[in-house]
Amino acid sequence: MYSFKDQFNLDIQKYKNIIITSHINPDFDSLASTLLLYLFISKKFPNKKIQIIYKTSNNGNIKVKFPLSKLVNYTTDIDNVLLNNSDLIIFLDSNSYKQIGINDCSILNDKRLICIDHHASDPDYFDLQYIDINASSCAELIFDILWKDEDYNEEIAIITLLGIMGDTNVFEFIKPQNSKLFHLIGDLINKFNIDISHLKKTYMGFETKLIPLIQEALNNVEIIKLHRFSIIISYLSEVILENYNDYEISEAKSLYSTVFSQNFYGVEVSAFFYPSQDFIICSLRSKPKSPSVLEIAKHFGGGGHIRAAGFRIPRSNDLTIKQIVRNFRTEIENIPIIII
Ligand SMILES: [Mn+2]
Repeated sequence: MYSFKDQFNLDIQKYKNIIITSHINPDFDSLASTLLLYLFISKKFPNKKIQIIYKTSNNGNIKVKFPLSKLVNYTTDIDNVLLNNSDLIIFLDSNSYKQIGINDCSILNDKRLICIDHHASDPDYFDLQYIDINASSCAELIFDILWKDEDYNEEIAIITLLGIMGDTNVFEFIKPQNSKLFHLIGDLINKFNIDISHLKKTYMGFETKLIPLIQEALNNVEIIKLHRFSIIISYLSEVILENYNDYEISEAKSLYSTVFSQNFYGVEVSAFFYPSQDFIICSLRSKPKSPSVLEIAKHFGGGGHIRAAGFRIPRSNDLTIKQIVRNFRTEIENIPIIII
C-alpha cells in the first residue's frame, strides 16, 4: 500500500502541467495552503509547470496582505484555464468543484484530481484525497504531510502559522483532540524566533474603509429565539456592491463575526448574510454545546464545519437579501437541530 505522500509524489512526477486551486474569496488558510504546496513542488520537482489559480468574479487582483501574494493568479474564467493548462489539478481547503467556481464539471474529464482538505462536507470525486476533519486548517495538514520532515525556512514557518491563525482565529479554535497542534506552533515560533503579535498586526488588520459596513451590520442586528437557543442574525444589503468588492465585503464579514456576533453572552448561533458579485452568502457560526451550523447549512444546500458553515444562493433581481433573511427566519424553525 502506498501512503498518501508516496502516491502524491508519484502523481507529481507523472504529470507536467499542474494547477493548484482553492475556494473563491480565498482566506488566509486557503492562501497559505496553495503557497505551501506550490513551494514544496517547486523545490522538489523543479521542472514542473505549476500555477496557483483562483476564480474571482471581478478582474482586479485581490489586495490581500499575505507573503508571496505575487505567486497567486486570479481569473474570471477558471473553466477555461483548467481545461487548457492542466493535466493535474490539486484542490486545497475545499472538497467541492462548485466552491472552486467551476461551472462545467465536464472540463475535469481526463484530468488527474487530488484533494487535500479539512472540511466535513461530502467530497466530490477525486482520484487521490487526504481529508482530515480534525485538522485546524488545510495549512496544518500540508505542513504535516509534506514539509515537516524537510529542511524548511522561516518563510514556510510564517506561511504555515498564518494559515493556522486564519482558521483558528489566532489559536482560539483548536479542538482538544488536536492539541498536538500547540507543539507544532511552539516548534515553528521557537525555531525562527517568530513574534505572533507581529504577524497578527502585520497581516491581519482591517482597512478603515470597512467601518461603514460594520455600522450597517450592527444596525441590522436582530436576535431571535430558536428552541432554547438565541441566534443573532444580521446582513449587508446589495447596495454596498456599488462601493465595495467581494474581498472587502468578506473582510467585513470576518471582522463582524470575530469581534461582534461571536462574543455576546447568551447568544449561541450567528447567521450573517452578505452579497458578492454573483451570490448572496450566509455565514453561520455557533458556540460549543449548541446547534451544529453544519446541519443548518446543509439544509440550505451548503456545507462546512460543525461550528462554522455556510451556504449561498445565486443573486437575482427577484430576491433581495432582506427577503432571504426573512425566509431564513421562517425556515430555520422547521430544521431538526442537532446539539453538539
Ligand atoms: Mn480552511
